[in-house]
Amino acid sequence: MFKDEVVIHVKAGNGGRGSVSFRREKFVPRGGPDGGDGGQGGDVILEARNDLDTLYHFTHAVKYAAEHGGNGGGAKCSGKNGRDRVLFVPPGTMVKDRDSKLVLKDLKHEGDRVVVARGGRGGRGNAFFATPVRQTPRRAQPGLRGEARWLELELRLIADVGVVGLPNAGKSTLVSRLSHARPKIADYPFTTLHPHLGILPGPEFRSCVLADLPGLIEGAHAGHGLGDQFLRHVERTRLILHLIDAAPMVAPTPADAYRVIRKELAEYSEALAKKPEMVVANKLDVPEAADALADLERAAGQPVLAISAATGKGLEELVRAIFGRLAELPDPAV
Ligand SMILES: Nc1nc2c(ncn2[C@@H]2O[C@H](COP(=O)(O)OP(=O)(O)OP(=O)(O)O)[C@@H](O)[C@H]2O)c(=O)[nH]1
Ligand SMILES: [Mg+2]
Repeated sequence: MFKDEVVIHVKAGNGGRGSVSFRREKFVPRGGPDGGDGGQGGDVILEARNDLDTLYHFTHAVKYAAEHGGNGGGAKCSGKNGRDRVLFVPPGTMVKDRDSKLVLKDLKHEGDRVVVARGGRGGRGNAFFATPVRQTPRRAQPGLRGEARWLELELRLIADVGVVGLPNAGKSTLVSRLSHARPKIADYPFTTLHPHLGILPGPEFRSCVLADLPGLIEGAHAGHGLGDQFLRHVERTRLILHLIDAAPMVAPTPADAYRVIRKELAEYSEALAKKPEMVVANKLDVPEAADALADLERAAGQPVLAISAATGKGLEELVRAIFGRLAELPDPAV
């Protein structure tokens, strides 16, 4: 299951109460104040981990709390510190304060972390308040409350190449041919309902991450089909691989398919419209497909790579071209 937006509530632990206590021991008359301090409340922390690629695990609960600090005790015993609560998120998770809309942190890489709610400090016990003139203080502090807030988590997957195109273009077939990813493939539109990531091994031990995206259709920006929400996952890719069915059974023609997708990318954002793009024609194993190439190249205004994801023809050249393009492109903004 996939989920790329969630709202959760986090609450750090309260500090423990300081203790009011006096030393009582045989042969020690009037032992002084010995009330210990309360323990510190635990923090709530978010941490990015590579083995996650969805926020789905946050849909089971809304509230996440860290442990409270323990109360102080006699004999200057401090209370136990509350345990931190660490919540794991996939790399690419933006953490926002829901009310102020402030971005607290963009957790991009494995191990990146942010404290989203600080635990309250423990209260001082009465031992702390003893002075030469005030030897039997009867006051101690309560612990401070832990911070609490509502958060919005938004995932933008980190991939190098985003594979976009109309439904049925063969995006999932291509990604499953090139990587270990096994997205569902079928001859009906909108087979893919959410992005899948796959790792494409390249030359000289290099590799890159491909994102197989749901199909886009005309009017996606206005909510048609699956809409264009998932294009947020293309925002951080370095390269768009625009895949086109060169032998469509129904309209539009490959050249029109190209224009439709370009329009949707532009409607989504200028940044997407400007992103480097590679145009790839698929299904060249179908005899009529070759006829469409000239028209498509004219519409795209650039050379088009011809492949068949089904038979594997042209895939070696495609992989070389992908790594060649990536090598020319700047590293993603970190
Ligand atoms: N003949 C032929 N058929 C292909 C080729 N690549 C994919 N297909 C078929 O095209 C259909 C759609 O393939 P998918 O990979 O599911 O297409 P998609 O672009 O991921 O589709 P959505 O997820 O719905 O957007 C399937 O029936 C595939 O078997 C190809 O190179 N040649
Ligand atoms: Mg698909």
